[in-house]
Amino acid sequence: MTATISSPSRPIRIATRKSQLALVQTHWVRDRLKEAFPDRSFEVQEMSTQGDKILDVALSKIGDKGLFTKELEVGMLEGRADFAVHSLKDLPTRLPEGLMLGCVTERENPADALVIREENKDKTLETLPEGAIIGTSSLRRLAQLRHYFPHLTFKDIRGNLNTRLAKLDAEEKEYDGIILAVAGMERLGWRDRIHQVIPAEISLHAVGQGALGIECRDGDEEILNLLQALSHQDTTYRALAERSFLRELEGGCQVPIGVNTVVEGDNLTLTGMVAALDGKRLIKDTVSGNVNDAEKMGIDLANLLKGKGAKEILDEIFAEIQR
Ligand code: DPM
Repeated sequence: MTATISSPSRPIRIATRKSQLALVQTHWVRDRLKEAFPDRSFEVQEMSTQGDKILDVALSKIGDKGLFTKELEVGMLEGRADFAVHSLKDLPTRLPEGLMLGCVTERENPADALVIREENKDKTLETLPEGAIIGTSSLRRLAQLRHYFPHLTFKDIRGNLNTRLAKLDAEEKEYDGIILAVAGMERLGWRDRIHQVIPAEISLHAVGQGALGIECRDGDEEILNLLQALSHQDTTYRALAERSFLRELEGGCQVPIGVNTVVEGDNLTLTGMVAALDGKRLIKDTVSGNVNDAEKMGIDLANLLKGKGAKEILDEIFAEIQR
């Protein structure tokens, strides 16, 4: 693809979803770029995606092929936008022809958290009563929490973070608690609603969780140069390892696959797991190596888990979801 030659005064157009979280993230990106490039101007273009429109169907049933990204991608390919800001975990591991992952921003806390109804404020996941109802539409959270807390019941919940909190707090009780990403709550200024941060030993986070992924046209040097200002090296290594692990397992974001990564100096450690929906089988392992081998480590770990039964679990889940 040929790079677009344009006058420096041309405004850079940033595509985003319209949810409150998406806007907070996009405005953060725009403000950092304004600081780094005071001579350039930036325009935010708000778009709706399929994921914003279909709110009543379980995420796992819709599939993951760019649910939250497609309309933004079409915008870039048609030249109506220059780059798109996504939660990295919502960005598929295979991008459409002509687009690329331009940069990954510094990761915030990638953990999941329990948010609960006021009346449960002295309870935790361990001490909530038998049958307490936990809202999540993430099969990853469901499978891991079911594995460690078989006394809990899980129920689907959809909608933006604001909608979910409203559902949790509704006068007529539908959920005792819900599981959300720490990063999303913090970005929206709702840190005080985080009741319990779930440790990685219990819930491995989603691939890319807690970081932003910026997608742009493949080889668009002007945009890639700007995005360098936002790129975070350690997070990029971690994202490469996590995303290649997921890609190799052929799992979209809607299957129970979780990860954890640690970078120490030149060393990267990648832990990954695949769980069955009933939470009974849970296959987990860890690999480590040089950061420059991040992608290869993702592939190696995927194959290691496949050899231990992950393939059978994933095939079962795909058959289950398609029903
Ligand atoms: C994806 C999942 C969820 C979002 C599935 C998963 C959570 C869905 C749910 C792929 N995208 O995590 O296993 O629990 O019903 C999403 C959130 C953020 C990005 C909100 C959240 C914010 C945090 C971040 C939705 N995508 O997970 O609480 O930047 O990672």
